[in-house]
Parts: sequence; C-alpha cells; structure tokens
Amino acid sequence: ILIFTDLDGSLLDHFSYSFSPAKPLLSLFNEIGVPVIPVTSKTRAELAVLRCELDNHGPFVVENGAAVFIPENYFSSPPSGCELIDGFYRYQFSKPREYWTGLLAQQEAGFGGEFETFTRLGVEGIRASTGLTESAARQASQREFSEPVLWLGSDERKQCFIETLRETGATVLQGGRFLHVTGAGNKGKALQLLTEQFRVEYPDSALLTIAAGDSDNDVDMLQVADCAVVVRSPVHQPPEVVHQHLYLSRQTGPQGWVEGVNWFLGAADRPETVNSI
Ligand code: 2M8
Ligand code: MG
Ligand code: MG
Repeated sequence: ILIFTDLDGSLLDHFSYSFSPAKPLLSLFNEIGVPVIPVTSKTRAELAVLRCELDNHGPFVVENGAAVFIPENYFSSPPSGCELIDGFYRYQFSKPREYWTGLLAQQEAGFGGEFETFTRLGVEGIRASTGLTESAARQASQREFSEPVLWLGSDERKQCFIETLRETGATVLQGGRFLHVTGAGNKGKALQLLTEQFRVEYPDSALLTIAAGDSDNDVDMLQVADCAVVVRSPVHQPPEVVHQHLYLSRQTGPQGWVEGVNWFLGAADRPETVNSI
C-alpha cells in the first residue's frame, strides 16, 4: 500500500493546520512500513519542517506536482531523469518560479487590481491571508516552481483569467485559498512517477495506491490512484471526481482523512459512515 496525500485541508486542518487526529494512524503506518507521501501545494522549505513534525522520511511532492523529491538512499538505484540536490533526487516537471511571475506580470494590463501574487503579498500578506505563523509564511514564500495568486475579482473574471493564463501555456490549479500558476506537472503525474519507482523497487508486490485530497488541485491525483478519498472541506464544495473506488468523508480535515483511509483499509468502525458521490 502507498498513501499519497494532500496536506492543507486534508491531513492538516484547513484553519489550524493541525494533524493531531491522524497521529495514531500515522504512527501505525510508520511502524508497519506503509509510506505516506505528501503531495502538496507547499514548498520544499515548508516540507523540511513539516516532515520532521510528521515523522515522515520518504519521498514528497511540492508546489502542486511541480517537483518530486526522493531521499538519496530511499531506493536502491537512482530514479531516471532526476538531479541530486541537497541529499534528494529531484524530478522537476515545471519551469522555475521566475518564468511564472514573469507571465503574471504580463497579466497586469488586462487584470490589474483583480489579483495579488505571493511575491507582492510578501511574508506579512501571506501570513494575513493564510493564518500561518510568520516563520511558516516565510517558508511558504520560498517558492521554486510556481506562484500562488489571490483572486480579488468576480468568479466570472476569474474564469477568464484562468483561460488567458492557460492559453500562454501555464497550468492553473485551484487550491483551498489560492490559484497556483505553474508548469507541466500536476499531482497525478507526480503520483504516477513515484508509483513507478516503487514498482521497479518491489517488482513482486501488488501495489495499491490510495490518494486523499480536498480540492480541485487534487483531482488529477485522485483520478489516477486505485482508491480516492475526498476529504470534506469546511469551506468549499468537494471537487468533482469520477472514480470507481471513491469515498467522500463525512468529517472534515484530519478526522475525515482518517475516516476515508480507514474505509479503504477495511477498518471503518461504523458502517453508517459509508458515503459516495
Ligand atoms: C497555499 O496552498 C493552499 C493549498 O490548498 C491553498 O491554495 O490554499 C500555498 O501557498 C502553501 O505554500 C501554503 O502553505 C498554504 C497555506 O494555507 O497555502
Ligand atoms: Mg488541500
Ligand atoms: Mg494542497
């Protein structure tokens, strides 16, 4: 079993960023050797801190699938197409952040005043719009492959903005709070790349992939996993996912995460928690 998970709004509470309700299940997975792989909008700097807190030491995916990081000695042979950086093999799907901030600067002409970028928000602006602590906001600001955008205008104009950016070759993904402007990668491609590495490493194991996420930017990942856990959000509608093995949690955030993962592991304790969309 491989578990691929979104962080914000899924394993971490949307408001408090706590994962306390999931601690017992995470410890169990650590003990029995089930990898829990973060696949997130967050940066490498944020993951460096969070992985320690989560006692998580395996591969991880940053900035919405823009890059995959695999600890140097995690697999017996180095994955192809990767570069060794700071003790990790890095597979990069996207161009660097500067490319996307440049593209966004060009949108000022048509959409001036309707959006803010992380660059312009700065650490204080990021703190204010996310509720992160100052140090966590600073880590969130250290982006390498993408630029989050805070949309200020109407929903209709937002669609127009997204389409305009897509025409220029950007990938635009909706997270819990921000639009993420990045390159060719997405969370689904990242899941497939990592699953392939595990298959090469363990050719005789039948690998089952479970993915968990709460937002539109998780759909690509939910769709390519064998089992999809949609974690209910306290602030927005569940994303639309078409999947044969789908579970929509009743509870939100980490409680919903535990509920959904347990459902697929056959450990759901109350049959009435069954749900589907
Ligand atoms: C941003 O990501 C979330 C993910 O859904 C969002 O779009 O709301 C990112 O900037 C991430 O780096 C940051 O930690 C998070 C905080 O809420 O917001
Ligand atoms: Mg999320
Ligand atoms: Mg996320």
